[in-house]
Amino acid sequence: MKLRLRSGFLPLDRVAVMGVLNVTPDSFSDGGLWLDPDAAIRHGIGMVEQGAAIVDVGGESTRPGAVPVPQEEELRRVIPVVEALSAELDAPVSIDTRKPEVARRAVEAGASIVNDTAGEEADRAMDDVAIDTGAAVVIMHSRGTPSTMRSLTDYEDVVADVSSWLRERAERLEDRGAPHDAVVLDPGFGFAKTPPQNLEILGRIDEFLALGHPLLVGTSRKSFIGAVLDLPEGERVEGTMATVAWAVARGAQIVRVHDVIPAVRTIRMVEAIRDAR
Ligand code: HH2
Repeated sequence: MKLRLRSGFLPLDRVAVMGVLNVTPDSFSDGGLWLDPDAAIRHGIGMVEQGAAIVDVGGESTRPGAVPVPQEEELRRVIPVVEALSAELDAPVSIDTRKPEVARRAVEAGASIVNDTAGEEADRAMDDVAIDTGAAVVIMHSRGTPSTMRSLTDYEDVVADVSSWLRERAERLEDRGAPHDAVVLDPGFGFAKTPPQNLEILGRIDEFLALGHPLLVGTSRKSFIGAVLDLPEGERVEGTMATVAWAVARGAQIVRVHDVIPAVRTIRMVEAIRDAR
């Protein structure tokens, strides 16, 4: 399997690690570390040296309760970083945003993948960015906004509801001209989901893989891991790697993580076991 980009493809025969680069003061995990553009650029390059296949640049935290960032401020944070990393790296850069205009400007600055985190609130204009530019797109499930998502966790069957929403949105994109192999699906761990719901999604991850698109899993350091292990955000690497190993063993093709080295090692080990069968 491979992911179609604006120019060329990203091979997915080996699992791709997407390194998180939040250019924000308030992200739940790396907030404030990479606000300075030079530090952000160095960190992005460093993650690729560690084995990341994609660098995901975001300028607005999506953690529950996060304060919304005005568009101009988000652009000011992400564009210089996207531009520099796209020029410097062979690895594709993705733009993590809820806003179509930020996505469009980031693609113009060199990003190859739109990581749309708006979920059920997504604007049609976000689909237009992918269709007009040929950028690949990650469709992630979420409900509401960071300030309301915690109260929007009623599902009939979380796996069935989220997967049918992902399938319908992917079909809409494809009907409007996006190539099938440019669309990645993501159940959106922690976005309008309770800890047990996040575990159920992981446990039934095969049902998302059956949709026939590359699957992205973004569990890194999230609170459902903290809930299982009773550990704070800074001590969730092992828990994260357990989720990575589980998802990769079942066939997930992209994992979005803060800790690139442990993820690369975990994945290599799982792949070696799989290849030996
Ligand atoms: N999770 C976060 C942000 N973007 N994108 C995708 N596709 N999937 C995810 O699971 C995902 C995402 C939240 O994590 P983080 O970027 O670390 O935090 P914050 O939103 O506070 O910046």
